Amino acid sequence: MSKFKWSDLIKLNSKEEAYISPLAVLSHIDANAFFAQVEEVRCGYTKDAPVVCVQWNSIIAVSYAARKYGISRMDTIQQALKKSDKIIPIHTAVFRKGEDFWQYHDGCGSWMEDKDKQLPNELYKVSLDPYRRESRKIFKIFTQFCDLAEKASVDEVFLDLGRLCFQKLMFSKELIPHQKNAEDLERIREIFINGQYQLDAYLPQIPDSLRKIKFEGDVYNPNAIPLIDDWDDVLLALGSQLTQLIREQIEKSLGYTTSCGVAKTKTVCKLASNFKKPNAQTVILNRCTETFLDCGKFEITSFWSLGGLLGKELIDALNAPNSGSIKFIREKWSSSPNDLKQYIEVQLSSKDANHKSTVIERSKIGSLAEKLFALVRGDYWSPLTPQTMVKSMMSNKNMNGDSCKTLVDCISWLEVFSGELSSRLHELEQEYDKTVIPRTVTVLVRTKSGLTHSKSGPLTKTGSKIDSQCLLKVGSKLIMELGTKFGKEVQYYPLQNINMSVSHFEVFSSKKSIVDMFGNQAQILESDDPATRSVSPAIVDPGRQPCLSSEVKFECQPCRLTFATEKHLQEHRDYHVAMRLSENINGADENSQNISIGEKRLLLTKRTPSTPVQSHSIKRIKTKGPKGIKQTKKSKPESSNGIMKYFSKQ
Ligand code: DCP
Ligand code: CA
Repeated sequence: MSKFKWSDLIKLNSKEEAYISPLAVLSHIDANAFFAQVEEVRCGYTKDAPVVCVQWNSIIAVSYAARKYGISRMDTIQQALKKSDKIIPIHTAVFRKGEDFWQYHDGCGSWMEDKDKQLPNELYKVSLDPYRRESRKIFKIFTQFCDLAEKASVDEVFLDLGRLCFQKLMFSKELIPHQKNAEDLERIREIFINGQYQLDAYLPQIPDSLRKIKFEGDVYNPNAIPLIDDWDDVLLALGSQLTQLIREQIEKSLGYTTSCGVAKTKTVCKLASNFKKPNAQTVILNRCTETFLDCGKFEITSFWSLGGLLGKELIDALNAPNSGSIKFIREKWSSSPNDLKQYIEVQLSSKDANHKSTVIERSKIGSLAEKLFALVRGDYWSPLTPQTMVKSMMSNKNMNGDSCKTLVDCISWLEVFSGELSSRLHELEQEYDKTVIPRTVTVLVRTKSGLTHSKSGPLTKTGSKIDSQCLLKVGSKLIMELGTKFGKEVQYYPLQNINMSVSHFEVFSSKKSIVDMFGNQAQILESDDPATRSVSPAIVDPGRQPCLSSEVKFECQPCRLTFATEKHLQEHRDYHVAMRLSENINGADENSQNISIGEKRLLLTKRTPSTPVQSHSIKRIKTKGPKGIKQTKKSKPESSNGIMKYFSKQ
């Protein structure tokens, strides 16, 4: 008989309960040297190319090929180049002051001798957009496979494989690859399908045929125990097959290698994915969990939530050794979390008596002790949290020297922020398939003297798309107001920092029609007439009943139509509003009667769209380091002069 019950198995089918089942199968997948891989793939290098991703002088990601030269994130790019001149530094994409789009300048960076190729911090702002985009592509693959995924960071995810493993176990035609399922397995499936089981009853022993099931990746098994003993092992094996598939799909379609941990809890998965890198997966059997935690690589400070001061204080309070702390705590407090709680309480009260301050909250010692008791056994269950939409976004720039010493400088940087925020908003919309309109814009400045001032204002745009110009318009007004109010302070300019944020998102369904937005004041026709079918949706002017009599009283200024009654004129005006909304969605042209001269100037001046451009080459070719400036943007939009003109007219 198995040590697991039918209920443990059935729980895997519930997104809410699977993680607390002793048969849970979770995984943590982490992209290797993520930013460096994004650059390697973008520039067409192979995995052997020692690419490092650079931001100003700092190295922010080191490919595994570059790690062989002893290079780490702690090195500056100049120090790294001294360790090896073979490394290939690639700077992140950047916005240029006064431009609302980012681009790559391959072959440029602080390490270049040529001054013109150094990307000075005063003129540029780093864009992490390319990494966020790639992150979203990876995450999409996870969510295509798996019904419960938690994005843990830009390049990490937790997956709950419960449903997939259960379905594979109960319904897959070939549970053991290339082998028809054996009768012993089919008998167990029949019990399940016919409902001939009690939830509280123990599962039967695993059928012999399942003892041959293969794990994908490396099973941590230092004592060479038999890999398959009970249902938990079978399910973890199935989980390892699934994560292998998912990871292969990521590599095949996007070119990125990942490391993965498969285990029953999130904390063990996370430690396991970090265990072997790059391009590996480590499976931790339930029977090997404690051995794994005691392998010498981990202390209680390795657990995600105990990484900082809290973990150190716990080691101190529990008189645990700095090395072997997990085993020590597990063995010393072997029966219940209560003993652990009492011990911590006694220790802390002596600290209190000596007026020593600690970060451990006195009211939370009970829950902390329970958590620690479970963590050191690899038994700490925590649920996966599916992604929720962000509530605000910020674009920020720490200023160097004189890079922001006038209002014009401020507006040039706001142009950058507006470009970044509008493209991030559009990406958010694509991700959720929604229209997102932020209602508040905030601008914050830190002055030369270190004081911060901020101002918020409403974004009253009614259209369906936020573009950089409408954010810039609000942001510029706010920065001018801040300048008027505080600019006379002796130590205002040069500013040390400016940032702009958008918040209070209104979220609409993307499939909004004019009727949704405008009630029934506009009628929408699905016209059969080819002449009107080209404009979709067609809007009929309900008030358009031109007045034929001589007593004309009501005239619409923009289109010079006259109406007999005020009601008809009002209906006609409603039609203009509907058309404006439509044009906001579908685009207006120069002849539009629905937008003002100012709006025409703003919307219809020949500005290239501010969509960031990047090289899409992911061809695997061996190339040397990028030489010279590689402009990936095809055409250059106007700089901030355009918007300054607009503001001087307001
Ligand atoms: N990152 C950063 N600055 C840091 C840490 C990380 O800019 N101090 C960015 C660059 C990394 C990415 O986040 O590529 C993911 O961080 P990881 O800690 O996962 O590190 P890597 O993916 O680079 O390496 P590893 O293979 O060890 O996971
Ligand atoms: Ca990583």
